Amino acid sequence: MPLHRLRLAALICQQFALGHNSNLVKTRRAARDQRRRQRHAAARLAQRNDALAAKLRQQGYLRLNPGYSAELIAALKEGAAFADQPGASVAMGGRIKESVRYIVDPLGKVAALRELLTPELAATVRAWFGSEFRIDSVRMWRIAHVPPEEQNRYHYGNLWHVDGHPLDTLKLFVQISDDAAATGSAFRLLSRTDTRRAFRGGYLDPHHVLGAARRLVNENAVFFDGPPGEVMFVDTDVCLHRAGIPAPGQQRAMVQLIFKPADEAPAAGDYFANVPLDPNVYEGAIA
Ligand SMILES: O=C(O)CCC(=O)C(=O)O
Repeated sequence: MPLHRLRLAALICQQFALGHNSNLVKTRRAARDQRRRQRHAAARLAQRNDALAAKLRQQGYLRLNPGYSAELIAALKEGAAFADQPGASVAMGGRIKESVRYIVDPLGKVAALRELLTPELAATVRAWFGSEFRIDSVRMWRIAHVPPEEQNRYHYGNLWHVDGHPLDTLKLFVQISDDAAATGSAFRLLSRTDTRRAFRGGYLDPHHVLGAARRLVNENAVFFDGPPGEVMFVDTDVCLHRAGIPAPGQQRAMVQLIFKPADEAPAAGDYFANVPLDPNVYEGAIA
């Protein structure tokens, strides 16, 4: 091969090697910077979620707007229609059966439910438990009006109560009805501190809320009456709470995710992969 061709080939090889090496250096630097950015972002997220979990622990509830898209909210509203579809749902009222209807297997019917657990919400759940977690059940239901003479009787959590779940249970309520405030149907609760006060000051049971406890539920209730897409974590075992009763002809729907602690994250990070059917939702059950 003539000498000038050999030189040219050597030059090309050298440039290729140098270029390759300098790209390699750049790639390594970019990867290191990216890892550093991710570490900082994770630390910031952990700090923020520790603070949110601390607030949730202290208040017993935490109201947030996770920024769900309009499409997601529309899909949830559409999905809620299953609650009035015979065969897709069951009537579970305490005295008036049709006053509340739960969707059977909501995850199987409303795919959009799988989008509710944003990374930020998941991080808050993790921070609250101090461990990994799993979704124990997903619930979707609607409540309806009950006549005034029935309103002091139990139909669907319409009387002030705390839940009897094991204490390692956390619920996320997702608002999907437009007008919870206007129709009187908003879910409401007392903070953890006010619940303690109510128990010391006249709360005997859902049918007997006397003296200071009555004042607390009338004056200090926190209403979950924001727009669709708003969420509220509630430790329903330590906060007195109840459903509002929709005005005549109105209904209010809700989605709920129930969390439990777990030893490890689910395979492929898919928290919805193995959620069992809710054993409490069946024909003949009471909400
Ligand atoms: O607002 C409701 O429908 C009642 C919910 C409730 O009492 C609960 O999930 O424990």
